[in-house]
Order: sequence, then C-alpha cells, then structure tokens
Amino acid sequence: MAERAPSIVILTGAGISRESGLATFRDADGIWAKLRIEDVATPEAFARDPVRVHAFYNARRAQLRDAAVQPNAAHRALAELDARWPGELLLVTQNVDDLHDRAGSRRLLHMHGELMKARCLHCGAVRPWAQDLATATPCPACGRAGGMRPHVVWFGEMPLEMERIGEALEGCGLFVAIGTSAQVYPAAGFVAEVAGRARTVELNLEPSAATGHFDEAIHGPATELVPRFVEDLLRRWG
Ligand code: BJW
Repeated sequence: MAERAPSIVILTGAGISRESGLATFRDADGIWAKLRIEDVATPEAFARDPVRVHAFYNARRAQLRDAAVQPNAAHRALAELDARWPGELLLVTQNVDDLHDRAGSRRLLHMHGELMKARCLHCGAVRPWAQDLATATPCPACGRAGGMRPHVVWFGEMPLEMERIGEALEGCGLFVAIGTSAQVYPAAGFVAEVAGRARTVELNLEPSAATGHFDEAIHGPATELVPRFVEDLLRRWG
C-alpha cells in the first residue's frame, strides 16, 4: 500500500523575506541593530509614545507597498506545495509581511499578526489597512480616534491562533522551520514540542539557536533551499 503523505507544519521567519528586500530582526544589519525593542515593539512603548511606534510601522507598511518588494522563489515554492500537497498542511508565519499571501499560500496563519491590518483598541475591530496610521486616525467601525494600532503581536502579548497551531503540531509528521533564528517564544519551542513524533528539518542561512533539536539542518539562502526541498517532497508524494 502507498505511504500516506504526512501532515506538514511549516514555520517561517524573517529570513524567508530577506531576499525580497525586507530586513530581518537579529542579523547584523537587522531591525534590532538600529532600534530598541522596548521603544517600538511592546504595548508599553505604544502607550508611552504612539507617534514613534506609528512612524516605525508606517515606514515598514510603505516598504510593503513598494513595487520592488515581491514574493521570492521560496514564498512561491511554499505556495506551490500548499496547492499540490495531498495531505494536511499548515504554514505558520511569524512574519507580518504579506509575501506568503501574495505568493498564493492559502493554508496560512500569521501568528505575529499582519502589517497590512489595523486594530481598534476601543472596539476590537480588525480592518485591512494599507496606508499610514496616526493617533488621530478614527476607527472605521466605532468612529473613535486614539485607539487604532497595527494588528501585530508585540512582546508580552499572546500570539494569534495558538489553539489551531497546537492542534496542527500535535498531528504533524513533518515540521520544517525556515529563516528563523529561534530566539522568540513560543515559536522557538515548536520543534521541541514535536520532537520524537515528527521528522524535523531546519532550512536557514546559518544554524539557529534551536539547530540541535532538528533531525536535519540544511544551511543556505531560502531561495535556493526551499524550492529544492519542495521539489523533493512533491516528487515523493505530490
Ligand atoms: C536567512 C536568510 C536567507 C537571513 N535565507 N535564512 C524567557 C524565556 C522564554 C520566553 C520569554 C522569556 N522572556 C520573555 C519571553 C516571551 C517573549 C520572548 O520570546 N522573548 C525572547 C526574546 C526571550 N515572547 C513573547 O512575548 C511572545 N508572547 C508570548 O510569549 O506570550 C505568552 C505565551 C505563553 C505561552 C504560550 C503562548 C504565549 C510574543 C512575541 C512577539 C514577537 N514580536 C515580533 C515583532 C512583531 C511585529 C513586527 O514585525 O514588528 O515578531 S519580534 C520579531 O521576532 C518578530 C518576529 O516574528 C520574531 C522572530 O524573529 P525571526 O523571524 O526569527 O527573525 P530573526 O531576525 O531573529 O532571524 C532571522 C533568521 O533568518 C536568522 O537565523 C538568519 O540567519 C536567517 N536568514 N537571511 C534563509 N536569505
């Protein structure tokens, strides 16, 4: 009898979007080399200085609107895997960019939120948002100003969709982490959660903090490693 295609969970991080022109966080030229987390990526920073936090996210949103920033071969390969994989599959991204969406991935969760959405702290409404946000921006749902914030997950906040991610991790037979340094929890702990039950593979430019937990670690640029990895999977099971 033919072997059943395993359930796959893929975790991606900033490294997969680097070759599309978006900075990572912890590389030498990364975002946290220029800015302090406590100044722009915590709820306390937003409460203290919303103008500064808005400026940081407005600039990153503008970068996503730049025509030069497009999904790369790694995003496209994962979208093709999603379209052709005969078994269960879940792509969990820590990235707030929309490059997986634009590449065509459908079975996709943004656990750290989405830059192209805004949320109202007064009424909780979440709306697509491509333009700048300001402290005076009124909520399109409740009309109140002062509460609109980027729909992203800051340090100290609960990542999104944790229940669905937990269920997928529980049932998965293959776990693949791509372009993440494994320094931010809970995502960094996923590999340890599935160890022993699932085959685990790291695809990253260099060894991550969790490399030792993976059955296999392959190092190089995502645009080279991911299409090759996807092709191998589809040749075997697609
Ligand atoms: C390439 C490449 C190429 C380059 N090809 N690869 C002590 C212990 C444990 C946990 C904690 C602790 N103290 C505090 C915590 C919790 C805290 C945490 O983890 N802190 C650590 C710093 C210790 N976590 C949280 O607060 C989270 N919430 C939480 O824990 O809630 C409670 C909870 C409890 C129980 C269950 C569930 C929840 C929230 C974390 C929110 C993170 N937010 C950010 C900002 C989002 C908005 C924005 O974008 O501005 O998310 S921070 C930033 O880091 C962003 C990323 O998604 C995240 C991960 O970064 P990522 O993607 O790994 O990027 P890099 O730059 O670190 O790595 C890139 C990698 O790519 C590198 O390895 C490169 O080599 C590689 N690379 N080019 C392939 N071409």
